[in-house]
Amino acid sequence: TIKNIKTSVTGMTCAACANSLETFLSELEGVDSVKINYADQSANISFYKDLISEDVLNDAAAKIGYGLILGT
Ligand code: 9UX
Repeated sequence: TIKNIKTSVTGMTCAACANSLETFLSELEGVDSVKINYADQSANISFYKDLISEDVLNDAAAKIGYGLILGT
């Protein structure tokens, strides 16, 4: 089952941050698509619920210095 979420993103200080976070999250197993909006400091992520979770996505983002504000 695919789940779509929109979250606020912390830690992005330039447009290249958005691109690197987008690429990084896109490559995780179970992620279907990632669209980061730098101007909006937000992310639209769709993923297979059976393969990955919001918490795992957030932990992954945190490893490279960003945060996903789940539930926003
Ligand atoms: Mo450049 Mo955005 O290192 O952090 S990608 S400021």
